[in-house]
Amino acid sequence: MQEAIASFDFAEYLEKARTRVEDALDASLGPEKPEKLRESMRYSLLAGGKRLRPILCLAACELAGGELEKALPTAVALEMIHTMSLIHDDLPSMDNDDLRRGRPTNHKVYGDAVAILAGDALLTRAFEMVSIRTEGIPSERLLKIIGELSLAAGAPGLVGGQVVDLDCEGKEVDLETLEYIHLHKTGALLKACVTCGALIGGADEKLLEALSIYARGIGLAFQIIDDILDVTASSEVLGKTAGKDLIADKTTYPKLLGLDESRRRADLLVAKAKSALDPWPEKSKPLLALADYITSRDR
Ligand code: GRG
Repeated sequence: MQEAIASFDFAEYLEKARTRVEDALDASLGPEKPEKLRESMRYSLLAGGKRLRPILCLAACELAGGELEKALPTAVALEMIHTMSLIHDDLPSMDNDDLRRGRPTNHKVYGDAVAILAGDALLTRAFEMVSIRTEGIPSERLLKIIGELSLAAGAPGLVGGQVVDLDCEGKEVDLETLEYIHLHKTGALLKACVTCGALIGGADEKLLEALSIYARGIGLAFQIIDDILDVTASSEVLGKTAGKDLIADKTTYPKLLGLDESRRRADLLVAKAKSALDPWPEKSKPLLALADYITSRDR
């Protein structure tokens, strides 16, 4: 075991973890009826994506000493919640996006009503995955996980962050508000990923506390990098001025702090996140590498 960790190869780890997650996602949807609901759910759940959330869950389970197999239904549940939030976020009444992961958004293919309902079905299926499709975990722990998922998805998490974000559309917001939005829209679910994975693995309070610090750091860094990529990618494609116009109605870290300071802040946040895991130098290698991946990614 020690040797395997010493020769840790992140690219290999990521590929293996992604394959496991993709297989589990594919198997998670049964013969739902009616067919158009099933198709709409599958369309978004199996549309690719980095699968960062389920992989964080599996890595945290491993760090806590748990078996990956037991964490898979929870990892799938986290990706289902993420996917449903993207489907709803893309709707005309929210961000009104036509494309997601390079394909037409769910409502563009299936219509608004089915897209909303596919999101609802994925959200409820997520709770089914944890409560009745997880084996070998004591029910008190599953109850805690269900609690974490509820907090992350609901008003104290994604939904609350989304409402504040929608309220701020077209307005200049300060750094504090921007941070509030990201801690809720993005950070809450990332925190649930590591907490739930660790709970499956039987983590103690010390590890849960460290993972909570880790998740806050990578959550904010993730969003800063997203904002930086928005500027740099759109500038590359459209030319600098057009790229800035594209995100003109949205306050971003580069707008408030500039590109260099935003990058510096993301690096600092990741360094802080990683140092929270200092007491577990070997077993935390996947999570440390995932934190670096967040700042070095290009999509
Ligand atoms: C959860 C009940 C419930 C409702 C949803 C619409 C909504 C409420 C919230 C919006 C949340 C949202 C869209 C947050 C943005 C999160 C984010 C950073 C998405 C991009 O994540 P990546 O880069 O995407 O991991 P991929 O495509 O790789 O999965």
